[in-house]
Amino acid sequence: MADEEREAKTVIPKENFSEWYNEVLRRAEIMDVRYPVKGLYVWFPFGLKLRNLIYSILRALLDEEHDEVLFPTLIPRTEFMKEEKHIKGFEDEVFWVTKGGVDELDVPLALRPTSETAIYPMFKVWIRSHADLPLRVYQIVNVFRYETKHTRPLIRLREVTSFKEAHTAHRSWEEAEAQVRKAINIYRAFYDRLAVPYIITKRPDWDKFPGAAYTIAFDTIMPDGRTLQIATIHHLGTNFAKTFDIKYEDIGGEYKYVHQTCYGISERCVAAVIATHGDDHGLVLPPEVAPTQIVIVPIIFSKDERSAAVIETCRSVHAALKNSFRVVLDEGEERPGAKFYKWEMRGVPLRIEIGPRDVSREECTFVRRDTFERFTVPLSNVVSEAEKVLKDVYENIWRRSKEHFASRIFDFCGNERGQGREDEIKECVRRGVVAIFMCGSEECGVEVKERFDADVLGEEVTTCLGDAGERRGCCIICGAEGKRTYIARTY
Ligand code: P5A
Repeated sequence: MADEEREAKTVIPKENFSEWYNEVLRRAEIMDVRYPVKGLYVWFPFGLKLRNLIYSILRALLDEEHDEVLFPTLIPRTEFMKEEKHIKGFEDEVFWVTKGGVDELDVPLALRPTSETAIYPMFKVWIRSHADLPLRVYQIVNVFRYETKHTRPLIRLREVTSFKEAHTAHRSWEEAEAQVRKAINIYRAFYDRLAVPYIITKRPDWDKFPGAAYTIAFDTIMPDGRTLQIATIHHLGTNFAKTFDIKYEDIGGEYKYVHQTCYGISERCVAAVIATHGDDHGLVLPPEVAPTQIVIVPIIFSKDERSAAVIETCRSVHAALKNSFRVVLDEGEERPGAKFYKWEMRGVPLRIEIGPRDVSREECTFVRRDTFERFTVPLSNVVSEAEKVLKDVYENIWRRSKEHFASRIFDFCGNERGQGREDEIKECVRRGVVAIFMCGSEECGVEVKERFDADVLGEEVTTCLGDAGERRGCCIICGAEGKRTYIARTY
């Protein structure tokens, strides 16, 4: 047995998530971590295909009501430094370009960590009257953040290679708020299609986006129980409009500041898909984003006449499927077993095996990646059966991931409050997310960190499981009026 096959055959226990994650990224050929700059990684062709399929879902959702734009990567220091709170939030994270060749630049240029300060000076020029509003644009670009915490592929990057950021401007606070709700629905639809569960919260005031009036965030739970923030939506009020002097003339001829929102998702969405569905054998992918949806593996061990018939049947099945699916016929030299491991690692939702006996019976064998269930299908029904199976794989992994998610949320919002149950809460924080009542003050947030070793995600907006129970009660720390709030260890 070749070394490669031996490696492919050894399972990777997902219990040890960190190791599992790195191994799967390498073996499934998602990302190469050997690039010699900290926090920067290389997409392998397979990983890039997965990434592009995931993005195309979001792009289509955004295209319904946004126009795509493309702004420069560099932002002059003069613009970047205008919004005080924004700078404060980002100053430690910016990479600066200070030289052109051997000359010092007159105005240093920031490598965008996000694009508010690139886009809004142009909004000032573009927006004249109420007829120009709402203005809704998005771009998919790379952004750079000098992250000092432990960097990790797809999760904490110094170059986010495809930041999907949307920016909108409106006539009033309420219209901007309606846009926040729309953005929540867009992101819900996106993560529903990826079968990635989420909690949506309003971040506490002390943890909102620098320059925002408030921040709404999506978090998912990783296999080690820590949460990963996978999307944020910010109501910016008139903060940036005042800084960048973005005004419109209303119907009465009066000039008013616009109200803005922005929202974004990074490649953490790819990390979430990998981490949510994968198992000890590698990736498990929702069919909609699987670069290969179906693999056909001929079961032949010698080159006799019967194998010629097998190959011929495989080719005709391939021809029948290829108009409807991303399908590969693996005619490689490896043994069938080696092929199974390879395609299982890459999360192909459906494998079709065809051997001499299948040919004589005019059938083939289907094997599902999510359950490893095997069953025979008449050759004449391959296309319709494949369609059914792929639909069912999606439904099954979505149900499974939601069940798992529900089992990781621990509710301490009952009548007894959380008092006197601190040890229990601490234990639950190690396993997932805990719901408690909190007043929302920063002091109580600090106390929560101290007592439970958990960060405050924020007060509940909703979850993929629907709204949870009681929404109001006494703050677990100070006893003042509190709201249903989630706490967790975070990435
Ligand atoms: C919204 C889009 C913004 O930057 N400006 C335009 C707003 N928000 S944010 O919360 O700072 O970032 C949006 C999402 O990007 C992810 N993210 C990262 N992913 C990988 N590596 C990083 N270093 C990184 N920093 C932020 C988070 O999911 C965040 O919610």
